[in-house]
Amino acid sequence: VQAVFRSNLSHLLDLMGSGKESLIFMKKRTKRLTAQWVLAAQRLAQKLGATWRDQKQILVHIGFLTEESGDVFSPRVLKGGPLGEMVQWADILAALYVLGHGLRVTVSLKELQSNLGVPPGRGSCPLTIPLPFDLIYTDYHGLQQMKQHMGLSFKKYRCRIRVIDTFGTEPAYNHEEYATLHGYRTNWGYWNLNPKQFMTMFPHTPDNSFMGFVSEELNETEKQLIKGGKASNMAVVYGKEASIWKLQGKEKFLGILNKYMEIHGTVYYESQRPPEVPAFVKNHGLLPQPEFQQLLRKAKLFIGFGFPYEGPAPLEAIANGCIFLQSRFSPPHSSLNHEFFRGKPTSREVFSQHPYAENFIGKPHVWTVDYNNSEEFEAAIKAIMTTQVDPYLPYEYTCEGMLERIHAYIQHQDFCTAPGPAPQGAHAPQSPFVLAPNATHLEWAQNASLTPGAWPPVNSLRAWLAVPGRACTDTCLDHGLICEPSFFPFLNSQDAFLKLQVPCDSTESEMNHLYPAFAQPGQECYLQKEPLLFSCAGSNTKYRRLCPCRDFRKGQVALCQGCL
Ligand code: U2F
Repeated sequence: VQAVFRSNLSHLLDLMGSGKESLIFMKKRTKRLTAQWVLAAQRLAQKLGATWRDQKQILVHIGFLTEESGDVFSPRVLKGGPLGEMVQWADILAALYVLGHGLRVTVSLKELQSNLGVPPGRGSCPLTIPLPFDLIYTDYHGLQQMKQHMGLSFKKYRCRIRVIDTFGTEPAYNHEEYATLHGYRTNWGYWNLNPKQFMTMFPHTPDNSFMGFVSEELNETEKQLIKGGKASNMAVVYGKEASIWKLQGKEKFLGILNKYMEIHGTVYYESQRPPEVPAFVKNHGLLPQPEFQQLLRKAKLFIGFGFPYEGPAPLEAIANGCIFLQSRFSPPHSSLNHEFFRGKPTSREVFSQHPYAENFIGKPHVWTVDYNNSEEFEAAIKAIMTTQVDPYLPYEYTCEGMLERIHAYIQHQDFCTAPGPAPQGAHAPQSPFVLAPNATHLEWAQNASLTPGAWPPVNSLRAWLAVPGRACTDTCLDHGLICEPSFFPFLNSQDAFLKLQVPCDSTESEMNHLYPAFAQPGQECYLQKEPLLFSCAGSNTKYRRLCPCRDFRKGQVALCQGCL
């Protein structure tokens, strides 16, 4: 069946259920964004023209909202607790619905069981029952519940599952045996899924798929209005919980900021003002989302204190014409040195509060400075007050961008069909260590024809040999490209090393998330034995990694030029 774009979201609001504060928050958001979704669908429909889109039957099981997992978020919605996850789930539901797919939504174990056809109260069902869904979107909590209650069906159908996973899961943590043997075991990893089945909030981990969320987009008139109405001396502090004001050394930089600007906050408080918030701060208390946006429209500066990490609010601030000022982390924060990331299945190093804002948006919208350096901080404040910026929202965070991306995933990502053997390309002399685009284009194009329907299409592959100690994630970025793990099989052969003119004295095949790689002393080439361990992340000074990179669309890093 062909999927048809939907323009009326009232049935979705019914599907979302009611009662919990979290669901109320999500439904309000969906209602408010309806016009934007509908307009975006019209634009995407025009862009896709006559492209056939399969209608899928989709189950969305939001595990963290179930009582069975403790539902710690719902009671905190009105108290300054995290809202980022709810923003994202609301937008995922809206996108799937607007794209025209068949949708079921569950937020309890009972509903999950009845939708899966598992008799409630019987615990797990030992037999495989046919799954009435092509796709299941869930989170780590939901995954655990499905494993417990689906019996053998879980194994059979796990390739249909997509796991919404804010901070991402790196391959080394995902592979059970490898994680256990090499110290990558955490509370969350070891599911042996294809790493692309994990979907993140920001495009920070190319081993996973980037799901994202949306921020409201302004039209030209609104943009002009906002630009005219800015108070150049008004700052809003990022964070709704009083705990962020406990940051050490904040007196110094807050004192400086207070010399130049009027400081506003949206910190939740019960009956009296939170003691952590200084008296010179004008605290509005936690605001409903639309009022928070209004505040951002007037402000010149949105300032982060270092926490929360990687949330939606800085994108909203920038979209409403604010400049986002944040602290650089040196040394970077990660699961090795910071409580918040500890136990998360990633070793990614976070160099600032919001790496996406820093790396994908940057100046003039985003300023990343050392808050311990008073001069640098003060100079930034002064410069920001006189810098004019337009409201800006990257395409991938618009409704159209999110629809486009999810559409592409749904139509092209297939983790159920086993991939064919990696093609063996012809030998051809190449410039040392680089598959230059011109010289190799033909070759990869031939390969592409050997794997019809491969996605992303293989002709977007550009291979690079990393310098010692550099991860593929960074190596690709160094060349203006993005690491594409699904291309690893094309590089995992002696032949690929040959083409790159890497002089292998010997070749070995082992399980190691850094392979394929070349170890210089000894001139040894290593191939990857376990496809689940292909990983863009990870480095070791011993190795020069062989990296599969690809191009990407401007403002839509998840998709290559030929990906739609
Ligand atoms: C992030 O979660 P947070 O909820 O702390 O993320 P924020 O960036 O603060 O934004 C969440 C939403 O809260 C809204 C705002 C954002 O869309 O419009 N809001 C509001 O409604 N009223 C206000 O007064 C202020 C903001 C992240 F998303 C999570 O994944 C992480 O777990 C968490 C911790 O790092 O940070």
